[in-house]
Amino acid sequence: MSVVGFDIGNENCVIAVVKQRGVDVLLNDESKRETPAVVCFGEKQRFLGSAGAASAMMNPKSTVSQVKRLIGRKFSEPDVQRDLRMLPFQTSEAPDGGILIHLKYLGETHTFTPVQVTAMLFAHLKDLIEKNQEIPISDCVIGIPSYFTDLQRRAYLDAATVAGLKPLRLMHDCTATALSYGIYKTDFPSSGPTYVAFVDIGHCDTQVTIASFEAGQMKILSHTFERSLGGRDFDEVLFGHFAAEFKEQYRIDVYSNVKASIRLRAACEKLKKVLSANAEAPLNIECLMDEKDVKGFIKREDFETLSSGLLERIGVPCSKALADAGLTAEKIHSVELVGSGSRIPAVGRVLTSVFRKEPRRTLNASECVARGCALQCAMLSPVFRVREYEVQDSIPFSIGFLLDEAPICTGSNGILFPKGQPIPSVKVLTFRRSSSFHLEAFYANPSEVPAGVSSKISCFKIGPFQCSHSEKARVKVKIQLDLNGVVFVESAMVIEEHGDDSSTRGVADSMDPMDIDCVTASGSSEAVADGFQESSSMQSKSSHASGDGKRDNKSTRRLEIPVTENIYGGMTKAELSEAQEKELQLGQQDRIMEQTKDKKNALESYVYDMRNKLFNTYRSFASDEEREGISRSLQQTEDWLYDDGEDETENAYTSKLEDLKKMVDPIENRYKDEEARLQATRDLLKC
Ligand code: ATP
Ligand code: K
Ligand code: MG
Repeated sequence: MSVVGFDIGNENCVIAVVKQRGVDVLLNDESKRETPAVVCFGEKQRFLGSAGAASAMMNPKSTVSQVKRLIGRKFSEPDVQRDLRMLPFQTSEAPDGGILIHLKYLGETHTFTPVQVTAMLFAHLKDLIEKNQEIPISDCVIGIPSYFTDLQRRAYLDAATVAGLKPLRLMHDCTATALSYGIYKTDFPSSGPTYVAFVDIGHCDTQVTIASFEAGQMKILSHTFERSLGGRDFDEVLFGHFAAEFKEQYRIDVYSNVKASIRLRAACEKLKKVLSANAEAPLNIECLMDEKDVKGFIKREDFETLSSGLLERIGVPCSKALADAGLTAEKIHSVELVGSGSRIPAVGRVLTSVFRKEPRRTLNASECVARGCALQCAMLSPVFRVREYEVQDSIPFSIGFLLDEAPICTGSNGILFPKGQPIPSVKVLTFRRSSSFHLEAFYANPSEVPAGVSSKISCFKIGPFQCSHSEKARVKVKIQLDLNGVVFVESAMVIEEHGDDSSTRGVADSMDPMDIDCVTASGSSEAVADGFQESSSMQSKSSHASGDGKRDNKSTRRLEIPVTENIYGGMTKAELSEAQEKELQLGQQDRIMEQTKDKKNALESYVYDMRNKLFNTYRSFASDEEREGISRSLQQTEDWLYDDGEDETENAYTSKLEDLKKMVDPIENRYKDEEARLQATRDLLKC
């Protein structure tokens, strides 16, 4: 069984696999360590990853990229609208407010959701691993940005499931990076925690995390982010600059031409990379549009001036991460810079001014997320034994709950899971109710979530349940903020007590509807899994006058009651299995096309190979008549391959090959018999 970590970035995906001697990054079918996050729908099959990126230019409208920007989001979000304007494929608003992608495939229009497209990427990566390892895989850990909402987290889990994977956890990108940094390090001072800042600048986003390290453990102190600030924004600055320049100089408007835009954008990205290593760089594109060749040139300082606004914005989440962690820059031991977008030299200067020290690049900038995820997967999987290492992550959003539309107030600040709450965590609430009721999860502080995110998360109906007497029942509800950072009602039960003191109950009843008994627990997944955690040392209990001391004389019965969940914008079970079915079909179609290509190639090479052998190796084993007959058939097959047989079914190629073999086999056998006879003679002579 393989243990795998995935980094599905906006531009690049990385696969890390745990081996006995450490973590390896897997090469894709182009022998690259990074696989483009691209799905292209060809005429007869999909092209995924590198193959997708290779066919993107020929087929821009049927090529889906940057799906990380779209998954689990609303079509109407301004941010989404801005992204969609830059993406060449067609989209529309789904009935639930989500996004639908429309494209031509197999001669008709198909519609896919971002979850389905993400699933295609997962399936491709899974395929790459299975081809490489020659064993099926399912267990994995997947990197996600810390700013992902509950719905986006669920969407990633759904996509992985559609692809046939079993995610053991979603892990915040920077937490994975911090794990790959901390687990091998043994030189942390014992005098106290070491604070490290991780800054990840990718294609579309910037994430900052401050972690505290001690021997054998690591704790996340803060996660901050800028969801729309990454390498692509720097490309866009160059794009805007040259689009304006070319309009003036060549009288062409690249904005009006999809292909020209794509080509100029790609050229600007290249230019940006050249500027990371050189003080100046030229830009040349032949026949950009209207049959005009264009030429440009830029100095690194001018690029930095153009992007000064972006550079300034990188400092914002950095300062905020310090503030949220309650630390000053002096307290930070080191700043680790990762993500390929961070290779722009000016980024280092911004970080130096915020953290008062130069950032370091001790980690592999493009692989650390996948490597950390693979390590976490090994830690969670029973297959591997990893050294004891505690990872304590937290969630960057406050999540509150409503009871029948009124906020439930618990804890010191009144929020059930405040920002910085460790994941996983469990809260047990006790309610006195006479009939079914609703609990609703919501983001308690809109300023913490990215702009445009709806505060409504999900709704849970608790019940129906039977009340044995006329009194209200005591209902215990267990709410989980799980290892993935997803919140849900895990279970609910009616607690029936017999021989209860009725006067005590009277007191409790009068506190309704806010009579809430809350127990908190957090820690590793194993610890949380075993029950209500009432004996946990990490619990904090705000008890009520509901007769705690009298439980001894009572007989208690617990009756599980149904919980019905409604995830706003989420997939139903039926939709999930429909998507799985569809992905299987699409995969099947790709495989058929791949096999067809293989069979066609096999037939082609057989023709060349036999023609050659017929007049050389096999010459003396065939009569003139046989040779002529076979030769004619080989020629006919070759002609067919270039004509009617150019685009045939797998069966057509196989049966042609069979026909040829029937003619050639007798001759081949004669040759083999003779070879065997000669070999036997040689052996005989040797002894
Ligand atoms: P995200 O983390 O935003 O989802 P990702 O993980 O796919 O995206 P990365 O692979 O970390 O992103 O970074 C891709 C970005 O890095 C691209 O914008 C690319 O242009 C940029 N990049 C790569 N090499 C360089 C370089 N030498 N100089 C500047 N930028 C670079
Ligand atoms: K990546
Ligand atoms: Mg990334």
